[in-house]
Amino acid sequence: MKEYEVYSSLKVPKNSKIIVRLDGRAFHKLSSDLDLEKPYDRTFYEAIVKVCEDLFSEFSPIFLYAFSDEISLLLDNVPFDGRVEKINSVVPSFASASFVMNYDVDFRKPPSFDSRIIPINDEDVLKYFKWRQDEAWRNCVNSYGISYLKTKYSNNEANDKIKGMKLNEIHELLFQNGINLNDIETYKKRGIGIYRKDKKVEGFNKKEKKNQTSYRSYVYTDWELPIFSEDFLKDIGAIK
Ligand SMILES: Nc1nc2c(ncn2[C@@H]2O[C@H](COP(=O)(O)OP(=O)(O)OP(=O)(O)O)[C@@H](O)[C@H]2O)c(=O)[nH]1
Ligand SMILES: [Mg+2]
Repeated sequence: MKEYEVYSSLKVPKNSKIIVRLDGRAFHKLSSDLDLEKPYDRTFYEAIVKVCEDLFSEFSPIFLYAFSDEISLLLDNVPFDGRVEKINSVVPSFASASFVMNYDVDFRKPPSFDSRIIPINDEDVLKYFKWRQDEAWRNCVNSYGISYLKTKYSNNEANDKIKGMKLNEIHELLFQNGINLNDIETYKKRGIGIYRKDKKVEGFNKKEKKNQTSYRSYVYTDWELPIFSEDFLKDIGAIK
């Protein structure tokens, strides 16, 4: 019967880094079921960050980036020998289980994440993460915009109004009404990243009888990400 498992030999290209991107399924419904705060719900974000930290320790990506209900993992050590079915089933189910374990709410139904794989070379890694970070910013402006408009208009009117507005027009409207997006928390505008950092450790080398500096790496969750640049991705070792 093995021959019926027609997708089981599908593998990602050898020697290629990959990005695995997860996205919460129907989280719009989940957010209304759980009555999440709009535009940003801190406890939801904290639960998503716990999921990200679990994913980081399980799959050791070089870099993990998240905003809203989506999580991207950049991997160079591709798990499961690169088998697409394994990656696209185990990673999102691990995330769903972690989400339930780390989020103390009464779910109406089991939450799930979808998953896709993007083989990627170093030249495109910056492009990819800039693309997702731009989306985080668009999402931020739109979320604040719609929340503000709903305080002035009916839901339908607010939705119609925002559809006809450019990003800078929403930004300006908010500013005119006392909401300055420059002042809101960085993670709302730029998302959250996880990567390894080096910690300086001073010690005494008994054999050589002298002080010695060494570096130990640790996992760092960055709520204050910069706008992505080549330098930043080089610094964290995401690209050469
Ligand atoms: N209230 C609230 N909702 C949030 C928050 N973060 C994410 N969401 C919800 O999550 C949704 C994520 O967008 P999408 O992934 O495009 O929508 P989805 O409903 O998950 O649909 P699919 O991913 O296509 O299954 C947003 O539309 C919001 O409704 C938050 O902090 N507060
Ligand atoms: Mg979603």
